[in-house]
Amino acid sequence: MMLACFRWLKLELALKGCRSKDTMDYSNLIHSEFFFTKTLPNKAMADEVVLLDTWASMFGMRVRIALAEKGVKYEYKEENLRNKSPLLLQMNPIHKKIPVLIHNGKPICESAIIVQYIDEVWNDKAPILPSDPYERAQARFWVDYIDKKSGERVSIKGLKVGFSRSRVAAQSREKREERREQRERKMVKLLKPNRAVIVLQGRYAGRKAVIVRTFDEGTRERPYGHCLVAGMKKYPSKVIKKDSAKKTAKKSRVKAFVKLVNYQHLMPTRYTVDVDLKDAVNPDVLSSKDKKVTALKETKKRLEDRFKAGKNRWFFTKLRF
Ligand SMILES: N[C@@H](CCC(=O)N[C@@H](CS)C(=O)NCC(=O)O)C(=O)O
Repeated sequence: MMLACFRWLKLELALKGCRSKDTMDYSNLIHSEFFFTKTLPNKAMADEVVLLDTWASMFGMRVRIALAEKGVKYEYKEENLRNKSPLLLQMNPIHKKIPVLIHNGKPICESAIIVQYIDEVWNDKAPILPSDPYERAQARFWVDYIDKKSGERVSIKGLKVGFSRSRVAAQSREKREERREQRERKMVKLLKPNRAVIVLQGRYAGRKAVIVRTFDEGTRERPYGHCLVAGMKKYPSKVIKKDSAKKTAKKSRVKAFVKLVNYQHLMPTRYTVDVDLKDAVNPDVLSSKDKKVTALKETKKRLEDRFKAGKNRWFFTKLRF
């Protein structure tokens, strides 16, 4: 990609006829410090020139070459295109792209326009465009041609090639991440304490459970949205009027489970279960068997009380699927 970029740039410079193609080693331009330290003082020394750029950008390279030809000293600010700086967004609010030349606080955008600007402002040396109007038109034709070609490379029947591939990949990655975040944000609204959920994965798949605590941002051990649930390992049976007290007690028995579950492995329901387990169940109870057994006993008791009170009937019935 860089080679192609050099070829294009050399072509441009050759076309403008200002120098022989081989008088300059453009590979040095990748290391922009070269220019900060080695450019000669110029009449524009008092000017404040800042370049927002990315080292691998051929558009930025175009501007760097122009500044180098003119011997303009400037401050180089490397941009991270995946996380654009507020300065870039402020200076180029239309395209939000590099390169942007900031001359005495005023932004100039679009590399070809920047090159022309540089040529006009620092006009005392190394003219970039030929003086003859026809030759100038030819040079501009090729600049335009290169710009359009580089654009086409993105659109040729989904062929993601060269420089454009990383851009297309970065864009689709950004979109994917945005969609995932949107999805998770929606899920988070549904997944909150006391919400009845259905477990979708693992040994308790298909079981009903209630959320005790949520961890939207994840934790160090589990760096993804997840929550602590208490669920039904064994559901109570249907109690009828003629059942004796003993039989009712037996039928009302439940077995509980407590588990940390990834948000992706839960299906929220419209039901809530008004059982407060926060004091009895926390992630720490999963660290030792004793603590877990105690937590399970307490969960079982509170769920049974809830069942005996005749509340949350849906929650205490097996899911039919
Ligand atoms: N036509 C613009 C093209 C500049 C351009 O495409 N810049 C790319 C990096 S080489 C960019 O900033 N991309 C960020 C984005 O598309 O969000 C110019 O000549 O300056």
